[in-house]
Amino acid sequence: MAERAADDLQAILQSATVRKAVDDVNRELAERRAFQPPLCSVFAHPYHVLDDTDAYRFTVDREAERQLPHIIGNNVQIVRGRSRVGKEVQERYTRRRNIGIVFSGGPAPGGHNVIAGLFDAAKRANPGNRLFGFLVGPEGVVENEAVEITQDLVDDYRNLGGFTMIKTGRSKIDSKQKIELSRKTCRELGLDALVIVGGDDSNTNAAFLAEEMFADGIQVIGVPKTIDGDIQVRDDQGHVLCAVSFGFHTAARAFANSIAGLCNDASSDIKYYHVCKVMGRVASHLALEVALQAHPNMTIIGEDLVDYVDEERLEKARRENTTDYTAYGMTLRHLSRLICDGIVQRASVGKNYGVVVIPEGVLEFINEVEVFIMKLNTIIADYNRTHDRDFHSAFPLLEGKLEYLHRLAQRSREDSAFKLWNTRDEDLFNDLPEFFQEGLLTERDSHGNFQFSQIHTERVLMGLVHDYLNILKEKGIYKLGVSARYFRKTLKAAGLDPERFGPAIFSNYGSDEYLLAKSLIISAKTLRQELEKAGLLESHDKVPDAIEKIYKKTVPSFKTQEHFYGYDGRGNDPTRFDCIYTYNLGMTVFCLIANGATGQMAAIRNLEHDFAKWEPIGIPIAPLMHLEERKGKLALVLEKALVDTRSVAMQVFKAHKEKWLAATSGQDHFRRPGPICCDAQSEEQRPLTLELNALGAPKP
Ligand code: FBP
Repeated sequence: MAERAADDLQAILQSATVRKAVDDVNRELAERRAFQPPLCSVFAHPYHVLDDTDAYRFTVDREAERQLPHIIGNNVQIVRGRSRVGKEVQERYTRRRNIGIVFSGGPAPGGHNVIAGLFDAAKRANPGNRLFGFLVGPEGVVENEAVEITQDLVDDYRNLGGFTMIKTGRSKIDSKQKIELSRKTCRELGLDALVIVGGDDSNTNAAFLAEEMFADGIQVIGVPKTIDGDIQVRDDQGHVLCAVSFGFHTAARAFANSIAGLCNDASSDIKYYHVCKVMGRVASHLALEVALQAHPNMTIIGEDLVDYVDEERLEKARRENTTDYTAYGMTLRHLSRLICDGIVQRASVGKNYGVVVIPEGVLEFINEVEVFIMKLNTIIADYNRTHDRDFHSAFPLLEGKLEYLHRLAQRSREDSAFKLWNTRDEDLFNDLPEFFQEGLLTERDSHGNFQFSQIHTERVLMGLVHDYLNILKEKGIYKLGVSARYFRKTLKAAGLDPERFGPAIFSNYGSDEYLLAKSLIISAKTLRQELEKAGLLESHDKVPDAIEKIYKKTVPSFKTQEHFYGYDGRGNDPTRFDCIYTYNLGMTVFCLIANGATGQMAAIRNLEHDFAKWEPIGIPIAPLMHLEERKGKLALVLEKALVDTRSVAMQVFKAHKEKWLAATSGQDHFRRPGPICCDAQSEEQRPLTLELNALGAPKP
């Protein structure tokens, strides 16, 4: 019997249905791998040259001039296609080369296509060209951990998300010793060029390596990667050279699609606020794109909070003849009040549900938190510099860290010159919930960045929202509107006259579609008092069931579900836009290398237009760098592009905020961005922020 069962199972396991069900390769995967991204028109030519142009100018930082003398004079280079070239150019272009490529930082959809584009272009120029992929990020360069990238390997990963092929890491080539080891690696592999696919910090690293390896003749090229969308390059006149980093579109579309699902859920079960934290270490580009794609009810844009002025506080200070500096800039408390305001408005028209999007990096734009982050960054960096141990290994537990901070506060009391951490800082810090304190004291990443993804920002904010809504409830301000139609129907069914009870219970009876209980009615007791006052009830009467039922419907219960959209979207298979963008970026990288460029970042201009108008270019990295505080010291880095609050995309968002809040009777205005696909022409071929901002960009 048992033998028969085993035979049957074997037969089932061998069946075509089971084999298909458990195969790692499904039809979608096969189709993705087979997709051939269209090429920018210049790539139809067999040869490419670089047109150096000084039409784009940048204000150069003195320090960049001093530290990067060999590459600071680089210009923007435009890739031009040629059907035929002279012998010398041809020989230079097709000369056999070894190229190394490394992924650096968080994954971003499209990375594999950068490799594919570079591989195909390199092999097309000379089949003898070899491409090496460094394993697990920059550490792979330092330790010479590399694999040769073959045709089979490339074909396995075409158009696929993740950085799975060679992995990635956040290590940095930031010391003399690591640079020496990297140089040794490049020599051992006989590399002509090293390609660094990364974000602002990694492209900064690319510039320093280009400078260091200039004399060795090893070219270093950067590629703008990050889902955060904060690598954007404009010249001094505002001409757009790199509108968006790759991976941004896919991540935003993936987040927006999931959030659109939550919009459906929220408006179906009408009992939850879905609170969605959306990745983006500092800048709110992803949150803004999600807002435009899915129209959630409320979206916070960090950059929009900076210029906030609390007019009420200012007015109060004016009356008292003082100045209140805390009125400038957003506080956590005030932000929570703005969210409460939206919730209360929606509640008044009977909507006890909704979707709120909070950018991961919002804390960076909150006054008090930013001060804490800066102070703690300096404290940790000072500790690491003056002690033999790292701060986090010395104090692995929160208790120890707090004790250390306490000692600093004590020091500030004894030594008035010591201002880094004073008693007020300590008091304010001790007021924060423990998990938030822990978050603020987490280890910085290898670039010295604060790790916002490790903090439950949404929990901190929603904790304050909960508390304030309770206060508003007690004050009789936070109430759920009841439809006048439902009220009348319910009372009539119970044999009661709605026209008698309505004015006693509601403040807007007879004038609005949604009825709001009077602010004095905040409990069964106060309801009763109002009815008695109106002569509708004697003290010994029971409140009619129908009235009690209606009253209960006016009491909102605020329930939230928290979600984090980050790692899922950043690992998503790329959109058609990102597939094509990255493949062409890879091809651009080869053109830059084959023409001897170094210290340049590959980019494509005119991304908002049809592919026919896309223009591959090289952007000089050094002139884009400026001084920024890192690990408690000033360091030369590539500037992050934050959301420009005056941009067209922001203006469009602001003009629709009220509508999307939908604090009116009737439906919400949610939008369905749809699933991500690479082979079909979808309506949204590119980020909406890209298209909108292009409307306001100066024309070259
Ligand atoms: P990159 O800038 O390296 O592309 O990374 C972006 C990002 O995904 C941020 O959005 C996020 O804050 C961070 O990485 C998360 O880092 P980690 O992978 O270390 O958790």
